[in-house]
Amino acid sequence: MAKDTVLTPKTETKPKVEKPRLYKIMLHNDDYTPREFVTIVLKVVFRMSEETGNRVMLTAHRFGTAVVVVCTREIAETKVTEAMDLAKEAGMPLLFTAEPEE
Ligand code: TYC
Repeated sequence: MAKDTVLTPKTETKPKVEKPRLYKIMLHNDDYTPREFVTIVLKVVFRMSEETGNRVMLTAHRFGTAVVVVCTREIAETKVTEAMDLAKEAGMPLLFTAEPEE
């Protein structure tokens, strides 16, 4: 290496791995869907126990909405579609939505 070569330190390259944005799946209350049906959907689609499903269902029943789970957008879309398909098949107005977390 020549004597007068100037060595400049490499600028550090930080890996840019963006955290995936997370989505909340919301359960909405309505006046028609039977409580038992809501709990069944929560058990089947979201793999909740009877106890947890009941608790989430009652939260929506009392307060209007309940957070079901926080997950990536892809999973949220799949789960909302699965849950809504079950509701539609049964002729229930039950509503699940997904919204980005702040
Ligand atoms: N409010 C409904 C009833 O009294 C039960 C229900 C609970 C419906 C939660 C939707 O997200 C819901 N039959």
